[in-house]
Amino acid sequence: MPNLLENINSPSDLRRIKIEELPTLAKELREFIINIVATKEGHLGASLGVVELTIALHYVFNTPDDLIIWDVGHQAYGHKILTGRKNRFHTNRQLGGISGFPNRTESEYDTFGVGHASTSISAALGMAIASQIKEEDKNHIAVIGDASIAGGMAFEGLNHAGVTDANLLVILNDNAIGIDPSVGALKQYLTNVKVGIQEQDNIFEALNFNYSGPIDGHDLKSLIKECQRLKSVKGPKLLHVITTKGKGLKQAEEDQVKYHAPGRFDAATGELEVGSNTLQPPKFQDVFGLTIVELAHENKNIVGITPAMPTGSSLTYMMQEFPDRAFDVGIAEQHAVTLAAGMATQGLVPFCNIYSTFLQRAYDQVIHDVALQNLPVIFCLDRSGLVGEDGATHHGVFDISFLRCIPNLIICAPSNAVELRNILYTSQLGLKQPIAIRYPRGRGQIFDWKKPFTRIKIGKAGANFINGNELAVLSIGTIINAVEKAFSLLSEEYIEKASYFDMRFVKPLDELLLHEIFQEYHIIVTIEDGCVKGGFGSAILEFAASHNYKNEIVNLGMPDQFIEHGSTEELFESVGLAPNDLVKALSGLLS
Ligand SMILES: Cc1ncc(C[n+]2csc(CCOP(=O)(O)OP(=O)(O)O)c2C)c(N)n1
Repeated sequence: MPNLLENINSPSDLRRIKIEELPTLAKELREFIINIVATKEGHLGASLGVVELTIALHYVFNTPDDLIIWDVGHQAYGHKILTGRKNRFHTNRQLGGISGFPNRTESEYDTFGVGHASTSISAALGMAIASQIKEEDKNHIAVIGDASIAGGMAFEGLNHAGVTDANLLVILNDNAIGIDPSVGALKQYLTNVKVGIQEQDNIFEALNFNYSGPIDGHDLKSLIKECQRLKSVKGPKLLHVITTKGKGLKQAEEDQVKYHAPGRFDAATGELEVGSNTLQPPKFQDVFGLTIVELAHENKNIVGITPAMPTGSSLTYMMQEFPDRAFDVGIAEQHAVTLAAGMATQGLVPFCNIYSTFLQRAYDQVIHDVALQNLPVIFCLDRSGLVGEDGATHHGVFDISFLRCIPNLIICAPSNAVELRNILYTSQLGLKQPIAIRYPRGRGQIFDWKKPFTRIKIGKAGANFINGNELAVLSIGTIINAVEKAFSLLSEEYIEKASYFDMRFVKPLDELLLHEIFQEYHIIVTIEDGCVKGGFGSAILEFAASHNYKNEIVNLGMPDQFIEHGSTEELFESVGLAPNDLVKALSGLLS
C-alpha cells in the first residue's frame, strides 16, 4: 500500500499526486488525525469532516499565495498536517507545541489567527480588497461552518462583500451542527436547500453572491471540479458544501456532540477511554446548570440563555426541564446579551451564560443595553481564568478588567461550588442591577455542594484564614485553592505572620474589611487568575490610593502578554502562580 501522506511536506508535494490517488490520501490523512487525537486529545469531528475539502483547496489553489481563511479554526488539523506540520502534529495544543488553531506566527499558510467564530468572511474580504488595491491576482477563500455563518459578524461581512467586486470565495461547510446542533431560521433554510425545497429566493444570491451547490463535500472529484470552475468566476461567490462532522469514524459520526472534542479514545475502535470511577467533585458547569433548574422551579420568571454552548455550559439541564424558558440562540453573543436585556425590562430574570472569552464580543451590549439601563441581567461567565489547551484565543483572563469600569455592574467570583450556588440563588432574589459571576472550567474541590441556599450579602467578602498581621493575601475566585495550598507549604515562621482573605466581590469591594486590613497589615498581596492590568489588584491599588494608605502592595496575576496553550497546571507555573511560586513570593516578602 502506498503511503502518500509520508511524502507530503507542503501543498506543492500534494499537487504532484494524481487526482485518482487523492481518495487514498484522504483516508491516510483521516487515520493520521484519528491516531494522534486519540492519545493527545483535541478537536476531532470538525477536522474529520473537512478532510476532502482541505485536500481539494490546497490541490486547486496556489497556497500560500492564494489565501485560505478558516473560520474558528478547530477544523484545520488536516490543513496543518498538509502544510509542513505533520511531524509536529503530535505536539498539538501542548505547552511549546503547535496551536490547536491557525496562527500567523506558526506558518505562512495560516493566513489569519482564529479561535472565535464568524470572523473569516470579514478577514478574507479585507485581504481581497488589499489584493485589489495592490493589484495582485490572488484568490481569497473563507471556509465557514453553518453555525458560524449565522453569527452576526458573518452577516456583516456578507452584506459588505455583496456590494464589492472583490475576489472572494466563501465556502459554506454545512454539516448542520456546531458543537451542538445548529439552530435558527437560517439553519432551516439551509436544510430546505439541501433537500431541494427551495421556495424562497436563494439568500446568498439575494446578497449578490454567485451561489453554487450544494455539493457533496466528501466527493473529491466534484469538489476539485467546482473549485477549479470558481477560480475563473469574478466577484463574491459562495460554494455550499455538505459534509458529515466526524466523517470516517463511526462513533464520531453517530455522536457528533461528544466527538467534537472527545478526550482520549481508542483509535482502532473509536471507544472513548473511561475515566477513573472514583467519585469526583462536580464541575462548576453542572453546579450552574443544576442550580438554575432548582431555582427555576421556584421562580417562574427565570430564563436561561446560551449562545451556542448548551452542552459546554450545562444549560442543557434547563433546556430539557423547561424547553420554553431556556434558549440556545446560536453563535450570537451580542444578541444573547441584548435579548437578556429585553427580557429583563419585562420582569423576567435572565441567566445569560457566556464563556468569559466570548463575552468580549458583546462588550457594547453589556454597557449600552444592560448596565446603562441598570437592568438586572445575571451574567454567568463560564471558563473564566486559564482554560488550558485551547490557548490564547480562549483564556478568560480579561473579564475582570473590562467589566470593572462599567457602572452599575456587580462582579463576583465565587471561590467554590457552594459559593457559586449561593450567588446564583442570591442573584434572582430581586437584585436591582446587573451582576457578572465568573467561574472556571472544570471541577472544584467540594463534593457536598447541594446545601440549602444561603443569601450572600452583595459586596461582602467570604471566608478568611487569620493568623499573623504582617502580610495579608487578598484573593478572588477559585485561585484561593492555590493560596490555601501555598499556606500549607509555607514554613511555620512565615505562616505566623500571614493571613488570607477571600474577597469574593471585585465590585463593590468590601471596603469595611479593606480598611481593617490596611490598618492592620503591612504588606498586601493580591492574587487573581485574570490580567493584572486593570484587574482586582488594580482595584485594591485604587482603594489604597484614594484612602492614602501607604502599605506595600504586590499584585499577582496574569502578566501583560497573551498566554499560550498548555495544561492549566503548566500555564499557572509559567506565569508564576502555582502554589510553589506563591510560597516563594510570600517567603520572599516575609523574610
Ligand atoms: C464567538 C464564538 N462563540 C462560540 C464559540 C464556540 N464554538 C467553537 S466551534 C463552534 C461551532 C462551530 O460550528 P460551525 O460553524 O458549524 O463549524 P464546524 O464545527 O462545523 O466546522 C462554537 C459554537 C466560538 N469559537 N466563538
